[in-house]
Amino acid sequence: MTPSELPEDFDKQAELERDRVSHEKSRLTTDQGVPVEHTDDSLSAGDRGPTLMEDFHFREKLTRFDHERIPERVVHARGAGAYGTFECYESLADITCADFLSEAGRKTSTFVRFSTVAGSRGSADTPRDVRGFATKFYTREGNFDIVGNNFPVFFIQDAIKFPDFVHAVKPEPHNEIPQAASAHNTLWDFVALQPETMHTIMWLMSDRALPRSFRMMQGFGVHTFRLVNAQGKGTFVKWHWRPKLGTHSLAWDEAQKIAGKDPDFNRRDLWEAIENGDYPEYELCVQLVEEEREHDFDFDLLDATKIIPEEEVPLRPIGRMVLHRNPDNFFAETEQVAFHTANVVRGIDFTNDPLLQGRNFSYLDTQLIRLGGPNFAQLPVNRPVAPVHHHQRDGYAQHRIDDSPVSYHPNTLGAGCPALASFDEGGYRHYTERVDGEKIRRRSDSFQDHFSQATLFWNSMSDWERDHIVDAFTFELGKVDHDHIREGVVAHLAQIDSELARRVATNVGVAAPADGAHNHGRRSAALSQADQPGSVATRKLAVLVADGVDAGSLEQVLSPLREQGAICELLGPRDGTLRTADGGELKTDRAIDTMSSVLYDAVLVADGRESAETLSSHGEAVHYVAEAYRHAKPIGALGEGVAVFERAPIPDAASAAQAQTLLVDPGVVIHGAGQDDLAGFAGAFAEALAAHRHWARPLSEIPA
Ligand code: HDE
Repeated sequence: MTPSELPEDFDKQAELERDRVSHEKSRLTTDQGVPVEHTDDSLSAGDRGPTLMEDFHFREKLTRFDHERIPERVVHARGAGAYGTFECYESLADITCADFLSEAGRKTSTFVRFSTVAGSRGSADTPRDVRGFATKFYTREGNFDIVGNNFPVFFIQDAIKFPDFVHAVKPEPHNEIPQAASAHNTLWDFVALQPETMHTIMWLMSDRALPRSFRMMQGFGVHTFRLVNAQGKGTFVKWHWRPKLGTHSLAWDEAQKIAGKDPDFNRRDLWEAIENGDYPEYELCVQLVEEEREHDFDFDLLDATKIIPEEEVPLRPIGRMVLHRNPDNFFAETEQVAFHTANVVRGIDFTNDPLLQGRNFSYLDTQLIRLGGPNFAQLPVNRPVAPVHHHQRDGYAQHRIDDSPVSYHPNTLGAGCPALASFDEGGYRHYTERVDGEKIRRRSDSFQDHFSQATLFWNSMSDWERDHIVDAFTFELGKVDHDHIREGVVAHLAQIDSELARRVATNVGVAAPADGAHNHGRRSAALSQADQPGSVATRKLAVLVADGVDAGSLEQVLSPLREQGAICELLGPRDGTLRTADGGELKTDRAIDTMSSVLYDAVLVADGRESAETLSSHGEAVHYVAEAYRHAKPIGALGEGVAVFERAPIPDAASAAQAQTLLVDPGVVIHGAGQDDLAGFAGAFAEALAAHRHWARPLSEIPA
């Protein structure tokens, strides 16, 4: 079968069916298919005697168990994956001959793996870290991978420095501390000596490093790639994924607490959203630069520490991806998926970015050790839907039974097959690029400006985003034991912005450096998270209730929120059924103590005198409100429920309760005694919820 013979709607899910194994109504067998009668005792010589070698079932069971683990990824070990479908908006045939971008409505199956970078496979989801966003497109002309991150830039410019950088950020080798954290001596020692890291370090110190959800973060291909059309003309391209729900983050204090309360926070969020039918959606956009404009920028397009500001080259949406299926087996699919920057299809090619060139070596190399040999592309999750025919043979775990004596090219004995495909028949043809120069080990002069775009990032932040960046530097450098390292980093900051340097220097107790470079004053609005699209859909709301709750008013508020897609969970002092104020019953979803405010986007306290009294004297319930307030989340109180706000204490809650007002400050919604407008409350609360967080609150002044 050739690619063009594949059915139009060829789908990876259909192709995977032959490998899915259901154990429904099955009997236990050995690996050889021999039914097993007894699996709870090993075969022994007498009741209390030694175990016998001939117990093949025992030996097989233990041996298989002993070999269950494979090496985790050296970076990006911790991840979560999902299947999806990409749909192209319009033909891009004028700029690329890639088949999956060739017509409006063309659908392509995908698998995405999101990840953290530094932590090991069992580490928590929410450290301050970059997130991986790797997508495999199972196109009809072979697999294409965008192996991207949620930052558009990287820490280093040349792949040869990757082992140094990763060794510096990973747990320190003598004691393997700290797990999944950048706040330690070796990372900052490296940073202080390598100014090229500073632009990406600014991103790392920003809220981008704390995504609320994989569904709410952007993805970037980082490098400049190349699109090539049928005439062989190239166009530079940068890949961008934009989440439909907007780009939203956690508070740092919250992220740290979640790491203990629910280390699987992001993984669970993705899983549950897909199980609930709230399918994550991302738009694929491109920035296109004609080859003639390569040198029109004040940075080098081949330098992966630089963005192309959207003001200079706008984003063009070219399609959307919906993730609609969770894997059936984490190991088989999410752990064994193998991405590779060099997995490209016709119409997509590389540039000479030295980081990308190095990656094109590294990914295949790492899969060989991680997946135990050269046949990993045959694993179901990695297998292309396009037909595969070649003369590669043998190796560990060869699944294919190639039935021909011919395993070489050229041949007559196999009638010349597999035959070469000309370009017109779909063959991949590399872009023709003239390259000449001396053989040297030297960084290009065009890669030497390490600060201008770090300044651009800083200038583009809102006040609260700047506060968070200063707090992050303060925290991270505060964990560094050597003043010369703190000073080195602060000296770099002075090259970015002198106010930033001064604020951090004061907080970490080193002398503020003399003013560095002049701040160029340029901004790029797209870099800030201040005006992100927001929605109530899939937001998680903790509703605090106890015996005596006013179920009627609560229902009037929750039902419009649920209609807009909010997930409202009723949390009581204990699991089970509560007595309502009118003598009815109300079932809770969870107990307050089982969950935590940090696992929700907002907290609402229900009405009812008895319920409010119980909750006001329930320390954890009061803490929910106080902590949600500290994390800039929307909080709401209905009627008597405001008593819990007063205990927290939420500023001005008491007076607001008496007044006709709904809002105390943005995101604090109170249904005061003098009001009967529950619909108005629900509307105001929905608005507060859709806004995600109310970061203007003076977080650092709030105890909790
Ligand atoms: Fe990776 N990277 N990387 N990386 N990377 C790996 O490949 C590497 C870089 C990224 O979910 C490894 O299969 C080098 C940039 C993601 O399975 C390894 C360099 C970007 C993932 C590797 C980089 C990434 C990886 C480890 C510097 C964003 C996880 C396991 C030149 C554009 C993919 C593996 C998944 C994984 C090498 C830099 C993204 C060792 C040498 C820049 C999302 O091959």
